[in-house]
Amino acid sequence: MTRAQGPPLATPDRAMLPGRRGGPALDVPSLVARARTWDPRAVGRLISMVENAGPELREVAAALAPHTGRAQVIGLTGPPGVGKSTTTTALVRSLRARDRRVGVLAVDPSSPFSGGALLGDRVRMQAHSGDRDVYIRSMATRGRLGGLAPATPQALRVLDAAGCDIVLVETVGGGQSELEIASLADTTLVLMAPGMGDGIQAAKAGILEVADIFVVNKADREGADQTVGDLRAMLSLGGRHAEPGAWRPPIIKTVASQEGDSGIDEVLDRLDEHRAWLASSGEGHRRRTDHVRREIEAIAIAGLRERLGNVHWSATLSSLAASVVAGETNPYRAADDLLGAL
Ligand SMILES: Nc1nc2c(ncn2[C@@H]2O[C@H](COP(=O)(O)OP(=O)(O)OP(=O)(O)O)[C@@H](O)[C@H]2O)c(=O)[nH]1
Ligand SMILES: [Mg+2]
Repeated sequence: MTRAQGPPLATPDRAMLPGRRGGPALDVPSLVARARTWDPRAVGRLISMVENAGPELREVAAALAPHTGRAQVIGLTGPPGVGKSTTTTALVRSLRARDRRVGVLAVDPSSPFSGGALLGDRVRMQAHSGDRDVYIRSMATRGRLGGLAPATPQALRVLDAAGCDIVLVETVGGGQSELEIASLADTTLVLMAPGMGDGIQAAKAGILEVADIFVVNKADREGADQTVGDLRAMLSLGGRHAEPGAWRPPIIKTVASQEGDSGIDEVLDRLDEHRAWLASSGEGHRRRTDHVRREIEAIAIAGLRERLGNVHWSATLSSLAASVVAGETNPYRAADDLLGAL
């Protein structure tokens, strides 16, 4: 299901981080304190705690809260095979060159990071300069369609509190998380590639609407300019981006897979611009508030479900169901009664 990436940052799957030589386990405040000094084992442990939704979840969330809100969260989405992982790798490289501390959440258990170029790169970087300022982690997806795991916002907060300047979240191609990413990220990158008939398909998937920046990757292939043209034409048709004062999503051509990748630095420049625009327009605050609203709602609904499942409520529910079957009341009235009793 879940795994941490890479030997230097690997996190054993136990509830607590033991002290050296199996000494006393660390409590949540100590783990958070360690994570804030960028101790990768503490970061990994905290992410496991929120992912497992164990008894420490609430304590972890409370301990992280004062230390969050600084990291820029970037979502990468797009059709399968378009180059999201490769582009993430290239972005990490360039971000490190700009001396930013980077976190990567790959919402895709089959992500090729473990054997891919990024890890080799990171190991090299460490060998040369002791660079440990990249943390990579795979998150499990939710269900067959691959929606984002409910723990993803908390995992982001762990990386935020740990001092990441930027966190890249790669979604699994073609899944439900493709659109969900926009309800998590400050800035959403939508990747396309030449010759995928993207324009039309993307419009159907609503992917055009969530894009803050378009990346036409594999620009070394024939048809890249055609894809850029298609996107421009789609954007000119209106929608959210055409409103006054709205951000106009730039379209950037990249080649992510080659040594000395091209276009990646421009993507970073545009990300900086978008971050500045989010701040100056107030949209950044509005987005974050909106995202947290949804998060609270989801937690509340999950809590409600859980309560409905406990013995007491289960009995109430059964007796209400019996009343409906007996024709003494109706399901709407019964639901009101149930909610009222909560
Ligand atoms: N020619 C070319 N190939 C590329 C480029 N970027 C990525 N690729 C190749 O495209 C293939 C898919 O790349 P990935 O990065 O795994 O794509 P992805 O979007 O993460 O794929 P999923 O996670 O499976 O949706 C790989 O073989 C890459 O080497 C590029 O700019 N040009
Ligand atoms: Mg991928």
